[in-house]
Amino acid sequence: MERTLIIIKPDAVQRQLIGRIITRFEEKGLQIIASRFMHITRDLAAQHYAVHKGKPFYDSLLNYITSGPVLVLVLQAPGVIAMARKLMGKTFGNEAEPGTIRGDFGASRGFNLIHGSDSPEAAQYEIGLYFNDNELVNYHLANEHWLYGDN
Ligand code: IDP
Ligand code: MG
Repeated sequence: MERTLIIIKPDAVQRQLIGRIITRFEEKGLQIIASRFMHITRDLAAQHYAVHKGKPFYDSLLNYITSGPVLVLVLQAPGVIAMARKLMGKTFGNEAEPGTIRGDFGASRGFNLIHGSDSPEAAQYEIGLYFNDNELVNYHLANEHWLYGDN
């Protein structure tokens, strides 16, 4: 089953949008299998965003993601990586479509509320940064058949 790492970023926590953002994922039928409320250290942020090292926004990105507590989640569902990215919308709220999380809740060109892994490789790497294998909770949703179809 596919998994993705989601981070509800410091601006979303401060703006008290955690519940409304998680609701988007729950309404879609994506399964939460892990979560942690935490402050990301600069070291962990550097590991997480290693692919962006050297880009002009790298330092401000590390400042942003370490600027306050975040809620980290692992979601699971067939095709969850692409679905979560679609629910999130384009990178910044000023361009993201209405109906998406970033499009509905954000107008900033620097703060963007949420992170979601962009590939299976990234998801595996990122989940490993925040969770041990035994913290990924193995359980079935009772309505899984109706959620994910019969194909
Ligand atoms: P994504 O979050 O939509 O996958 P990426 O291009 O992977 O976007 O960028 C990672 C993060 O870096 C973004 O979520 C955002 O916080 C930050 N970022 C990306 N581009 C810029 C920029 O041009 N200015 C400031 N921050 C940026
Ligand atoms: Mg990205």
